[in-house]
Amino acid sequence: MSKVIIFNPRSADAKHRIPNSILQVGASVEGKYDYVFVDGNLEQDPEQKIMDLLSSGDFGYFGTTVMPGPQLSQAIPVTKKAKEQYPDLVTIWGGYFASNQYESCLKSGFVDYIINGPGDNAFPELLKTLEANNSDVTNIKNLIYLRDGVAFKTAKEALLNQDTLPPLPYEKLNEHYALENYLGKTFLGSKTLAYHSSFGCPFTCSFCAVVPIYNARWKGKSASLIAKDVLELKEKYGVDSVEFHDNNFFTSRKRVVEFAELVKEENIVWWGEGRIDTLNKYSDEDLTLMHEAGCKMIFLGAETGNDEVLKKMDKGGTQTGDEIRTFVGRMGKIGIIPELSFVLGLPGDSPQQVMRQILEDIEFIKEIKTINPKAEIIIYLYSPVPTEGSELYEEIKKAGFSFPEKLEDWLSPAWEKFDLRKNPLTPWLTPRMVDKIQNFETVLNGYYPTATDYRIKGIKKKLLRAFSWWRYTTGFYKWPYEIKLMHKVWKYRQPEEQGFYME
Ligand code: B12
Ligand code: SF4
Repeated sequence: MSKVIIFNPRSADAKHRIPNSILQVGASVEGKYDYVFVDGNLEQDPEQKIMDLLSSGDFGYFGTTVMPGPQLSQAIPVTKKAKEQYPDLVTIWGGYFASNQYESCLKSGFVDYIINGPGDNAFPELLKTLEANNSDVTNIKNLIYLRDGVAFKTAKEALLNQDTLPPLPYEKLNEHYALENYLGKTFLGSKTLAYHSSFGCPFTCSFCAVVPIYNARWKGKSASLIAKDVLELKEKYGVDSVEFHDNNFFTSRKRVVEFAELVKEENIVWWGEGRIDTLNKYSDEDLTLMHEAGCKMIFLGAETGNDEVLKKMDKGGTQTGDEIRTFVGRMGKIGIIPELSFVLGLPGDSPQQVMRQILEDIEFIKEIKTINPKAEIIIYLYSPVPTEGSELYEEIKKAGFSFPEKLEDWLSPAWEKFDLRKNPLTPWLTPRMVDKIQNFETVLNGYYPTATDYRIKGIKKKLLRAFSWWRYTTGFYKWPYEIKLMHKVWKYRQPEEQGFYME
């Protein structure tokens, strides 16, 4: 039987998270196929490592997980070279980039199959079928491949009961890469674990990459299983804090409250991502319990304070500007830090309207900081995702936006920046508008440096605030070079690009 390589391309410059995507893919074939992990984050030269493995002649399958952005810069050249040198090698891509941009991946000629969403059944079934020399994969769910030269999507599988999935092969990863390396010091604790406890999201925001893949479906592990896993890792590796990487950890109030009860006495500090309207329905008792049980910060999609724009974003639920204000105030009293992400630079009827909205959003962010100065702010430039049929996607296509057709075009610095949501490449945003947003962001990060980069404290923080104060209060954000320089010298880490600072 041919062996399998499962590759995680480099995703951050340093201080890497546990690669849950490849761990879960490994779990799906554990005990069925012989496989090795290659983590581009921890390999000096992952391409060489992979070519050495392939030269043994034992490997028939090369699986890669791919997020948009920097991961592509290893995923593309490594897969291409592997396929060129070993044409019989079967190449399989999974992850958000592959599922959303499947056309360009498959048409590259070096990606054979794409796992469209969860791979827990799709991956082992694909291997089983191909190992049996059968090329008919039509009945395997969650797959995309070229059929008669056209991208063909097989049926979507219902989300599985997450408690029945095989456990993650932490020990196997530990044989390749010491697990300790992934459990760094963050502002949450001294050994922080990244854990993923659910798939999908019940909402359909029109700017979100989760929607085309999960289509408003969500399934989570039970609170008891999450607590069991976390406490086992605490016991074995000294884990004292957790980043929950779910798209929407707080979807089920019952599950969250149960989890909080289970870890209340365990000194575990945790962080997760959620929605303001969902969490605003939690009672003060629930939120206080969560805080006492270690919930330190929650990442929330605020997006904008403008109700009309929220509607256009199809946020679903009940979120309004007023609700954001109320909730941020409530969190201030409870003591959990709200980490609010805003999406600026959506299309509008005219350039004036686009600019007006940007200025309004900036003022709204400042108002939020007045209500709760501890609130963290993350600013993204709106980057379209291919949610076919959504009103917003239709509008941006009409405005002249299109994705690259060739896979390798994603490697250009401009598209990499687009992926990092720092350069929109959207025709309605003028350089002046982009400057406005980015200069404000720099000043905001100077006046209110993120608490997640805990090295920025004492004199550094005082200096940053002192230099940024006049700009923040007068609204003069242009040319904030002095703040940029300080950020550069102190290696300020913006959490949205590479995760929380970790050492
Ligand atoms: C952790 C994480 C990161 C980490 C790094 C992760 C790593 N691989 O080392 C950090 C913080 C560095 C990061 C950065 C970015 N990220 Co990120 N990240 C995530 C996050 C929160 C969790 C990923 C994860 O571990 N999932 C758990 C695993 C188990 O699920 P999974 O990946 O979906 O895997 C399953 C299937 O997809 C499939 N599968 C996946 N890969 C493969 C491979 C094979 C071979 C097979 C068979 C199957 C398969 O099977 C798996 C099991 O069922 C996701 C959101 C999410 N909840 O998934 C965003 C997410 C993937 N990131 C995203 C983005 C945009 C980025 C950035 C590009 C920009 C940004 N500002 O966020 C940056 C830059 C990336 C870079 N530097 O390369 C987006 C992608 C959106 C899109 N347009 O496609 C997501 C979806 C967040 C979001 N909702 O916007 N990210
Ligand atoms: S609530 Fe969050 S994860 Fe869910 S669709 Fe909206 S933006 Fe995406």
